[in-house]
Amino acid sequence: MKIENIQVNKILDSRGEWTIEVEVESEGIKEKASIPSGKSRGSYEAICLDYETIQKNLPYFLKEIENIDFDSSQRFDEFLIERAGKNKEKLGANFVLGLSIAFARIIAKKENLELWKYLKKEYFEKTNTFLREGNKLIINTIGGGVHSFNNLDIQEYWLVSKEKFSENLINIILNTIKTLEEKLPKPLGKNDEGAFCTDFKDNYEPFIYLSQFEEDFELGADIAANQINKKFDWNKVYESLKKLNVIYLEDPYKEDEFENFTNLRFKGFKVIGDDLTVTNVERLKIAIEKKSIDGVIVKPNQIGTIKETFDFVKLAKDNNLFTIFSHRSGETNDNWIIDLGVAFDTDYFKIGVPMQGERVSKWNRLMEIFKNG
Ligand code: 2PG
Ligand code: MG
Repeated sequence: MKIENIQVNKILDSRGEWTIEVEVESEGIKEKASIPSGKSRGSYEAICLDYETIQKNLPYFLKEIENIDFDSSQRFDEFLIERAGKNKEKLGANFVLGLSIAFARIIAKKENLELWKYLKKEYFEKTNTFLREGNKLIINTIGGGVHSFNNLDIQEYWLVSKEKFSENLINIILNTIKTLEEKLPKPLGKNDEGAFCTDFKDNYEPFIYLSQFEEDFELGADIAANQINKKFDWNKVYESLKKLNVIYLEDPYKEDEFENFTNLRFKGFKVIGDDLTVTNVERLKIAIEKKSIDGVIVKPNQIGTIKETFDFVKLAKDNNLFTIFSHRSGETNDNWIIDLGVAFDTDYFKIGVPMQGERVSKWNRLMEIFKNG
């Protein structure tokens, strides 16, 4: 399939900041994809470019692809990977991901398939996973750090569902959030991702509130240590979190501290890489070699194409790591993250709370796929 036209639009994200939407046209079919952005970014994430630069580059890029026939989303992605530069600095990871997803949507439409079904066929031809297995959910209930405006240093306080996704689980989550809202100190605001946000006595107190829900959930946190500049005695912090029965820890140390991640695993935590691994196969190889993690966050916009996202997931799965497909703090109403996560059989989704538009769009898409297949 040849690409006849590409349009890049400037749109707003959920934080009221500018981002882009990419529209691709091929064989008379037009499809779009819009791109979220993170605030607590790892420095190894692929490079994004601003709208103006992308617009300036667009005519040259269009000329280059004018007569190329791409027969699958993988082939197109391979071209993009080659053309975009090592860190996507030539085209911008945001533009590249918009192209990658919009083109996959075009082929899916042509084949009369849902995006997730097309991707599953394209990448996981012979496996038959999601609808039998299902995905668990990680709910960021209380927030701090750079997503918030309170006194908490830890970025996310999680409830991790013991059950797999179902309408019943959504009801449990809705009731849990309501009960939590009634009990938390007031005044109570909401942060970038819709997590509750207020001042607490210390960084540990939110877990006291969350512990009442342990029948249905396990406890976890995204420490987002890369963003914390205060000096902490981290051994003490993790001893205290252990006593509070916290099990999952994302980015408990800064992005190059592989050995510290490893040590924490031996203390019984389930350790997750985000800024550490940035959806990048090379970073993941180091983490695997050093036995630093039990699971990985998967954010396609950290790397730039569906193909590279798949390669990352495959390497993680081949090494028995669990995967968490994740939104970004600055989101759009697009919900392709769900199609990708379902297609690649993710163990967890981290998509915020089900009561804030740009997050709700993901919950509803998951429900739609769950119901209709
Ligand atoms: C994270 C994310 C998403 P951001 O750190 O995991 O919750 O935040 O998108 O700001 O990087
Ligand atoms: Mg994180």
